[in-house]
Formats: sequence, C-alpha cells, structure tokens
Amino acid sequence: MLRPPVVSESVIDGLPRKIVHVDMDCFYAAVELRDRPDLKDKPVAVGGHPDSRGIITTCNYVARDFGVHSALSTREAIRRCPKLIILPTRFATYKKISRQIHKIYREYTPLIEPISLDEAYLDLTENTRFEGRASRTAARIRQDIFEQLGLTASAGIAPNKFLAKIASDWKKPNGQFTVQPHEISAFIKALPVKKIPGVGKATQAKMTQLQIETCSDLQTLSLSDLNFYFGRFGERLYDLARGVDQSRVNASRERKSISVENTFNQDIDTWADIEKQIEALFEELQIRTRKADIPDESIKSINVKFKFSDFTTMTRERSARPFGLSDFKKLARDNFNGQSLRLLGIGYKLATKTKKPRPRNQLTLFR
Ligand code: TTP
Ligand code: MG
Repeated sequence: MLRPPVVSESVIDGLPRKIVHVDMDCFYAAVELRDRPDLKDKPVAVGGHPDSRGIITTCNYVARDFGVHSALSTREAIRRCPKLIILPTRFATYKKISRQIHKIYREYTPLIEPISLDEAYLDLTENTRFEGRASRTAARIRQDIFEQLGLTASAGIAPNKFLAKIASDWKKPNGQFTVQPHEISAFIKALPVKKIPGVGKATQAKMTQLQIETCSDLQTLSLSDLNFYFGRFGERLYDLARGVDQSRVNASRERKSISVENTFNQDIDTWADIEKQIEALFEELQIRTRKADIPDESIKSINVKFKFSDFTTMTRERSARPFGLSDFKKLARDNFNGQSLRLLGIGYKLATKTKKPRPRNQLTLFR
C-alpha cells in the first residue's frame, strides 16, 4: 500500500510546534469545593439525585479512592461510598468559569481550541514569553488560573495535540509533563494502547487478541494489517503508534455532529445483537454529549450507520423528535434488512450557529 513517509517529528510547514493541552482537575467538583472548603477532605461528587436515576458527573479524589467516577449511577456511587456527599450540578457557573479560564489563555495565544468546558488545546509555537519556552509558559498559565480562580489545572506540553493530551494526564492532579521532540520515540513505545483516544473497549479487546498492549507492539503491524483489523481507523493508528499527529489547533472549530461507532470482532446479523449494541453505544453517546456540553436543543437529528460485511455503508437519519434510545432503536429496526454488519454507529447532527450576513455597506441605508 502506497503511503507518504511518516514525518518523524511533528512538523507543519517546516516548523516544529509547541502544543499545550490544559485539563482542569475534577472540574465541577473543584468548583463546588471552592465554595465549600469545609468539605475538602470528605468524599464529594456532583450529580443527580439517587432516586431520579441520576448519574455522577464527576467527584473529588477522596471519592475516587472509593471507586466513584464520572458516569456512574448515583445509586451505585452511594453503594460504593455510603458517606458520599452529592452536590447538584450548576452548569451556568461552570460555563462562566470556563470563560474566565479562556480569558487567561488569550493573554498567551489567540490559538485556542476548546474541547469541553474544562479542556482546551493551545498552540504556543509563536509564543515569546519565557524565551519561547512552552513548559515555563504552561506553568505560568496554571499559576494564573490558580491565583485568579482558585482552581488547579494539569497540562501536557508536546509537539502535537495527541501527545499533549496524553501528557496532561501524566502528572494529574495539579501537575504538568513535557514530551520533547527527541523524547517522542521512547515515550510512545511504552505507551499502553488503551491511552490512545478512540481506542474504546471493542478495539482494545481486538488488540488484546492480537497480543498488542503498547504502541511498540502496535508498530509491528503494517499499514495494511491495521486497515484489515481496524478499518479506516487503521491509518490513524499507524501514525499515532509512532507519535505522529498532524492535526492543527483549530481555533474556530464548531461542532457539527457527535457520534460513536463500534466495529465488531465478528459480524452480527440478529436484531437482538444489534439492539444490545445500540444500548451500549447510546450510553457512550450520552457521556460524550454531556462532556462536550451539548444542550438537547441543539440536536437537529439522529442517525444510524450500518457498515455491512461487504464494506458498503448505509446511513439513515431522522429529524423528528424525540431523540431517545427507543428512537435510535426504531430507526435501526426500520432500516435493518438482515444483512450482517461489521460496524454499527449512532450519532446526532447538531444545529450550527448561523452567522447573520452583515449588510455590505451600512451607508447605503441612509442614502
Ligand atoms: P474530565 O476532565 O473528564 O474530568 P474531571 O475534570 O472531573 O477530572 P480529571 O481531574 O480527571 O480531569 O471532565 C470534565 C468535566 O466534565 C467534569 O468535571 C464533569 C463533566 N463530565 C460529565 O458531566 N460527565 C462525564 O461523563 C465526564 C467524563 C465528565
Ligand atoms: Mg478535567
């Protein structure tokens, strides 16, 4: 298979880049604890009520020691940690604080790509503070956030977005980690494949079957092997396994859709299997949607994607509300024709903010 040679360092237009990924520490819980310092050493979660089938959005590190985590049902969280204190979510407050965090970022660079309320990529390639040293600058940004907002953040600094994102998790909470260009090769070899964004449970299971645990193992597969086992994701895996990611920090990104999909180890062809898959995918879609802070009103339609064993693809969409689990099931059921499937996906299309065209020349109004 023909493919351009891999660029060993993350270079775009001949320039090595300096990317920082900032991720706030237990964001919603940290905001709540800022107002309730008396609860600091107690297990605290933010989320819904146990009686109303609520779920935990996040919790502090004390609660994490009990096995409480994001997306767990509140009922189960209380079972694991009976003394858990559950505070209600205050989205408007988190949004306001997120805007304040972005104001700090803008003092350092205009190139900011928000991922969720608490997570963003910054491109510091052109930054001249601290002699252009991105690690020192990232430390300063974290310090500003702490001094101005009383919240801690972690950061990853690397020549590309993929490595920066992984690195921000390395010294969490309240820490940072830098991957220098010459360290990429060693860093990536030891990296467990489950740390690669996009490698979910199904891909991970397939990799375990192939005895692939680290990116070093993944590097032994050829591009055609990767295509064979992982479909279109194979090409991306080829790059990521080598620490290569050419994607740019996109400051004007507007999300147009959100979707999740699963390629099966073995094709499925019964409605019962498809239904089970839709249930699992729906749960994942809910988590992703909540984390990206997408309000229900901005969902325009739902869609279901089938990829058949002959690799042909069919997508079906429905724009009539409601957009719940049973609606995804119905859309799939109405379009499933018994052909075996190698992949199933579901997603939402989102309304985008339409920019009103500005009048070309205001003066003409007064003529
Ligand atoms: P994360 O950055 O994933 O988690 P976190 O900031 O709480 O903790 P960490 O220190 O590990 O980064 O998510 C950011 C916020 O998004 C989190 O505070 C709450 C919200 N969220 C949900 O509402 N549902 C979810 O399933 C997840 C994962 C997060
Ligand atoms: Mg976070």
